[in-house]
Amino acid sequence: MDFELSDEHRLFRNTVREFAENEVAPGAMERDKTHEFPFHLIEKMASLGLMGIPFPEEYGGSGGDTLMYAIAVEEISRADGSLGLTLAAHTSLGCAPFYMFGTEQQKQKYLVPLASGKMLGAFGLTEPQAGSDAGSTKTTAYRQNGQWVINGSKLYMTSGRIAGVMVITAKTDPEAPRTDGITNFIIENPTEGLSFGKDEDKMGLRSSITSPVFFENVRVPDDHILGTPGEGFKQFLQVLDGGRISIGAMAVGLGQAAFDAALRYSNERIQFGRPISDFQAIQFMLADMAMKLEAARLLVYQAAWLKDRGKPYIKEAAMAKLFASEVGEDVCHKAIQIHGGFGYITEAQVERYYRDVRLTEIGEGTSEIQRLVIARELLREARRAVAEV
Ligand code: COS
Repeated sequence: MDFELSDEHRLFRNTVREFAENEVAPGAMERDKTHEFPFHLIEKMASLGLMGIPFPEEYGGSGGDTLMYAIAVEEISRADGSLGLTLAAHTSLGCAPFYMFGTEQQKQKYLVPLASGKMLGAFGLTEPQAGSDAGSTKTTAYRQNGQWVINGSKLYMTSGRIAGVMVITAKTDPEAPRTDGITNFIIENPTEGLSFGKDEDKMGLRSSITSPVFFENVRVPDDHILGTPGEGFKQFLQVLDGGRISIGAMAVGLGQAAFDAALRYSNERIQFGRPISDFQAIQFMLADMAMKLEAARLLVYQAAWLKDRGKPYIKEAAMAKLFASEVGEDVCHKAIQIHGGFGYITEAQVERYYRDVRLTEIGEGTSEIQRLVIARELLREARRAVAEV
């Protein structure tokens, strides 16, 4: 699907694909088994300018756009979903909050090393009592002797333990109703009072690091507030809007990997005296898989395109994430079916894609939350149209 990509985007895709096929894919199966985090690949990605694709060069980035970033996440995920997630979480959740809400000083201090890949970033929103209901944050911050004192915990933080800095939400006004009175804080790692629980043993994405984070009287100065105090909830919803595009891209990459494997296998596997790709049952599955992947990729590209042009994209990002993650799951499911018994064996790799892609229906907002966001935007648009008549 090249017709809508500029030469620059196509060239970029080829470069990332070559890197992913030659350097990322070969160790992916082994890392899935050992849970080993590929620090050496982060270094290589930094040298290729992949750790801050959509940020300006003056802030350590590559001066690319969201479409390039989506292409990179897709290609890396096609080779290794874990590394795709690490890249997505670092860029959309680790770097973007600084770019979107940081002061010039905060950008220089944090975004420059993050976007140039000298350190990883992380984002802390989810808590034991605050998942889909992200506004019910229980982590608190209060002022004492000119500093903020933070107490609480976060769950399932991607790369937190190995990140140099993280942005987290805390309730700064306990009297404020629901989603009000939440503020974003910058926490450097290490910091006194900051600690991490055991890495989670996950179903998939096993060489990305996910762990709980604890704050016990963590003290930070005023200049560690990111953005407007009390506006943290709306800020992180904006951060998530962008992040959802990359989770969609990740699902497309994993689905594509599963499809490629299934197509190849269907030509090699002989049953009843001929390749199974001769049978319509297999052909129909392949046709559906290819069609849905193309549609999912176009939705991801569309959302990226809108974001790059400064147009509204909340609904389109949610659609891209929702559709691509469900397509990704369906395609990986069918890829295992086409492989038959071999598909259930780790050597075939498709079972890894299947385990990895499952997260895309949950992370950065479940499918149910995406449907909610889409419906709300549709109704808002409809009301606006009526009001304008
Ligand atoms: N961007 C900016 N502001 C937004 C927004 C967005 N995408 N979506 C909502 N808001 C604003 C609303 O306009 C509202 O502002 P006012 O108080 O000025 O009216 C405010 O945020 C609160 O919105 P709302 O009352 O709709 O909040 P809800 O608690 O009902 O939650 C959902 C809304 C469910 C959409 C939100 O909690 C959500 O996205 N949850 C999923 C979180 C998630 O993805 N977690 C995974 C994290 S992985 S790091």
